[in-house]
Amino acid sequence: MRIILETAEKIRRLEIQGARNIAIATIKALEALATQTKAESKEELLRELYRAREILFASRATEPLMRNAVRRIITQVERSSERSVKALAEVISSVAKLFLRDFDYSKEIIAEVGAKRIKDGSIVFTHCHSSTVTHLLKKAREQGKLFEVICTETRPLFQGRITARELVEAGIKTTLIVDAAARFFMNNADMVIVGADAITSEGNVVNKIGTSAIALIAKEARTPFYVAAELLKFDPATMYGDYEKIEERGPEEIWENPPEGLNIRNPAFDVTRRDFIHGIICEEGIISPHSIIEVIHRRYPWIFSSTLP
Ligand code: RUB
Repeated sequence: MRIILETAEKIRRLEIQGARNIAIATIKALEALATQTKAESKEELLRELYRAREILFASRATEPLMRNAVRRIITQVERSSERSVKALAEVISSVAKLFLRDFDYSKEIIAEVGAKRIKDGSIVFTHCHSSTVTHLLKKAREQGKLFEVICTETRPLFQGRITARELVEAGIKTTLIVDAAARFFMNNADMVIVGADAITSEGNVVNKIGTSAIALIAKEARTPFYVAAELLKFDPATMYGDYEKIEERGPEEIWENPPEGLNIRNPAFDVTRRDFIHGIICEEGIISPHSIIEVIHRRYPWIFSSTLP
């Protein structure tokens, strides 16, 4: 269980950040747990997996991609006719490999499709650090396109600096701005592309705090606002009435030594309504947020049957 505890701690501390990286780390941790386990029966192994699920789910609240992957892996073990722990470890390993392969596939398609929307000479606005978005931008650059990126620093933890560094290293002209300057620079931008942590059944998107304000500003400036995200970020629980839980982080991230009595709030994410989203760039192409349920039903029907707990 040590690998699970260590991974969860890295995720909690944002040493591993971004929905995709979190899901990948989680899947690898489960695979490692299955090979290292001392469990002697299927029941014992399942008990360990349930405990791992609890620990991983608690590491960050707004991560359905991670939850979908963990649930899928556990369901496959529960349903397997295998009884030996060794054979079940192989089941986990093969589901894990499929997931990782699908993630890579989705990332490539999203980059291919999204890069087509980036025109020479254009300015792309982004927020926070999304590995999906940076991959897309790098792909467009590899294709020889010359464009610029404006990225926000992303308070309080400055993930925008990760984006800025990656893009500069990829030879993309990049300008870093404070979050509050988003409106000041929006008129210069030709499009916004952000990532997502969660997609709800209504086609709304949950992403880093500040995303919904950027979407609002983009709408006012008539700048197309795209979300680049794989469909597995869909949270099936939202279909059955739950709201996506928004993670609230500690006040020390905002101010280490605040005056006594001061109230500090630090939500990590916010919800951007579908009416503000031009399109979701995903492994099925560019889709309207309105069609999300239909597309997910077609591509990942299993997602609806594994919503517990
Ligand atoms: C990261 C964030 C990213 C999404 C998508 O927030 O909001 O836009 O997770 O990332 P945090 P990816 O830094 O708090 O995890 O495209 O890599 O899945």
